[in-house]
Amino acid sequence: MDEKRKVIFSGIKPSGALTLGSYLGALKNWVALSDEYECYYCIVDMHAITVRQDPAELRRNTLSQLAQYISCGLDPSKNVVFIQSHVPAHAELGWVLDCYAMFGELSRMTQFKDKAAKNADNINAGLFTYPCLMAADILLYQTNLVPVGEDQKQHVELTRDIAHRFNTIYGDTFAMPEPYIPKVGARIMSLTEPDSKMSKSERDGGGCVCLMDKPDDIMRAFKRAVTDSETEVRFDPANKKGVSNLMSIYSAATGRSYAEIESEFAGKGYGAFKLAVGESVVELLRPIRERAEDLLKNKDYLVQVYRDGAEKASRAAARTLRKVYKKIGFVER
Ligand code: ATP
Ligand code: LTN
Repeated sequence: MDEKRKVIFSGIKPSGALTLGSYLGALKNWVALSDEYECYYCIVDMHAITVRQDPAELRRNTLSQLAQYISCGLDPSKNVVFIQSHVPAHAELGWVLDCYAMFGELSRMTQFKDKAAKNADNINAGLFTYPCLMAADILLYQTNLVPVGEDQKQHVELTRDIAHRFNTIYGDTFAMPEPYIPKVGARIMSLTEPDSKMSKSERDGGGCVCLMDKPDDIMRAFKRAVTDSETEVRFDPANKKGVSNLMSIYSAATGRSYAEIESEFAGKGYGAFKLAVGESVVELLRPIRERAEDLLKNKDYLVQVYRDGAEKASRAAARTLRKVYKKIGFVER
């Protein structure tokens, strides 16, 4: 008999346009791992509303994100691709896990502290308990591996702590998930402010490149990328943040090592380097954008994908939720 395949779960919020950071930090690995594992890839719309969203835009971003998942190479016939709010078990297990996570633990989460500082007028309870819903996402599917960027490592570690706590009280219930973080591209920084992470929410600063951006916009963003007052293309993240970030992007886009990149641009200066990085990203993203644009013309297909995904995910999630409810003493329906 075949050994049961290991399970992968990951998700991205439809809180804006997908960025090059999310692609290199997460999505690229989702695609690479999808042949080997049983994969659940989610659009986590319930997480997105922890920060205020415009309803029409949220709906548009969700569908567009689904198209981009597929255009990045996720085959919906091999992977379960679905929308979080379509599977109520996420909210149900999320509530249970709220009761097994500690106030102190949640208070230490870096993402909470960052988002609370940026949204001082809306520090809602959902923003605070966000990691419990993320733990529910992961634990519902008996997940072994969670491919994410580096910023999510702390949340996956908290998920492990919650799972361990629950398993200790009630006996083995949840598989213990591990984060899976890429060696290159785990933390892509803003092109204009290389001290902060490239993210959807800072689009206006010009430091962000999105998967659906047109070649001209991508080239403009790379031409304006912040470097330093030297001229040498050298990987030194402590002292040359901007250049090192561009090298990470170029390395992830072309597969070249840092040493190869350093010799490729020895004596050539930053102008040629920035153009080459921009062109490599244009070529990387071109087929993704074109395919997504085509898919977005076929709404019926996308509806069929997310309905089918929700059905499969619901089946798997129900098994874990039933087990949890029984263990904690809820009367069976
Ligand atoms: P927001 O700005 O709304 O918080 P975001 O741009 O940070 O969103 P997420 O939806 O939080 O994107 O992240 C999706 C996935 O991509 C996560 O696994 C995250 O770790 C990864 N990721 C996001 N930004 C980057 C980045 N700059 N570098 C590497 N990985 C990233
Ligand atoms: N918290 C993540 C998004 C997210 C996620 C998940 C990632 C929600 N649920 C489950 C991996 C697994 C973020 O802010 N990027």
